[in-house]
Amino acid sequence: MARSALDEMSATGAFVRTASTFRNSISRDPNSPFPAEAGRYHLYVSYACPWASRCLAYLKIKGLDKAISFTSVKPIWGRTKDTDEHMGWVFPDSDMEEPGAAPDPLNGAKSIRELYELASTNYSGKYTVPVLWDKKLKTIVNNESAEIIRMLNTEFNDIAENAAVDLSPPHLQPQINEANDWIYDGINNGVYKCGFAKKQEPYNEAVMKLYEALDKCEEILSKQRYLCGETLTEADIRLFVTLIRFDEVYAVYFKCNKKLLREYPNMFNYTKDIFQIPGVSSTVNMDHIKKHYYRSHPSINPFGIIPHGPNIDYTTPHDRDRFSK
Ligand SMILES: N[C@@H](CCC(=O)N[C@@H](CS)C(=O)NCC(=O)O)C(=O)O
Repeated sequence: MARSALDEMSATGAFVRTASTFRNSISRDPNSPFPAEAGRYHLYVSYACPWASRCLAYLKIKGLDKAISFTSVKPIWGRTKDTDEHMGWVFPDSDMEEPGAAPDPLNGAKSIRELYELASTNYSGKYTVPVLWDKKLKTIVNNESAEIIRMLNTEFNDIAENAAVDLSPPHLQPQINEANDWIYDGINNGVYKCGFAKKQEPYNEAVMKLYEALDKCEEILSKQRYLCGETLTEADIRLFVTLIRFDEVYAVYFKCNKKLLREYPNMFNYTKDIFQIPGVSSTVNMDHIKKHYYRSHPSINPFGIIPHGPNIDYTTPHDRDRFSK
C-alpha cells in the first residue's frame, strides 16, 4: 500500500522522514538531458506545503513564473484511487471548486499519485509535492525542493527576469549550508517531529531542539538583517516558509507552543520583512495552509476543526530596515 508521512515512524514513536526519489537536474547546458528552457517545465505544488512553497518563492523572486508554469492541488487530502484507501494530494475538477487550486493542465491527472505512476511504473514511495515535471519527456525531473531551488537559482539565468538575484552566492555557500543543516533539523523538520511524534520522549526531544534553534535564530537576527548577513539568501527562504506557518498552525497543531513567533521580536519582524518582498505574499495562501493541516490528518485532529485565530497581518510595518540603511 502507498505510504504517507504519517506512517514514517521509528520503533520508539519518533517521526523519521524518508529521502526523495527523483533526483535529476536541470542544467543551463543545452546538451544536457534536462536543459533549462522557457515553457518546458511545470511545478506541481500545494500552497499548504512548506517545501513546495519555497520553490514558489523562488519562482517569484527570480522572476521565473512566466517561464515555469505551476499548479496547486487542493489543500485537503482525498482518496487517490478507488481501489485502495491511500489519502493524498488531489486536483479539483474545475477552477471554481477551490480558489487557488486548479485541475492538472498537462496530464489530466486526478492526483499527484497519478503523476508518480506516469513517471515510474514501479514507484513505491510517498506521493509528495513539489514535483518538477518535464512536459517534453513527460516525466518527473526532481521531487526534492532543496535541489529544485538550487536549480532555479543558478540554471535559468538566461531566462529569469531577475537573473542578477543570487540567493546562494559562492562566497556565502559554506555559511548557507551550515545554517540549512541546523535549521532543517531543528526547525523545518523539527516542527514535524514534534507534531507527528507518537510518544512523549521523542516529542520532548524534538521540542527542546526546536526551541534551541529558534532561540539561536532570534539571537542572530538581533544583530543582522538576515541569517547570513545583510543580504537575503536561500537560508532565509527556507526558514521563512516554516515561520509563516508557525503561529497559525504549528503552535497549536504540532504542539509547538512553548513560545510563539510573535513573542520573538526579531524573528517576527524578519518574517514580515520577507513576506513583503515583491511576489512572496502571493505564495502564502493561509486558507490552504490552515485547511490542509487541520483537515488532512484525522488521527491528529479527528473532528477537523480549524481554529479561528490568530490571523496575523504580515503586511504591517517591520523594523528590519534598521540594519541595511
Ligand atoms: N523532502 C521533500 C519533502 C516534501 C514533502 O514531504 N511534502 C509533503 C507535503 S508538506 C507531502 O507531499 N506529503 C505527502 C505524504 O506524506 O503523503 C521536499 O522538500 O521536497
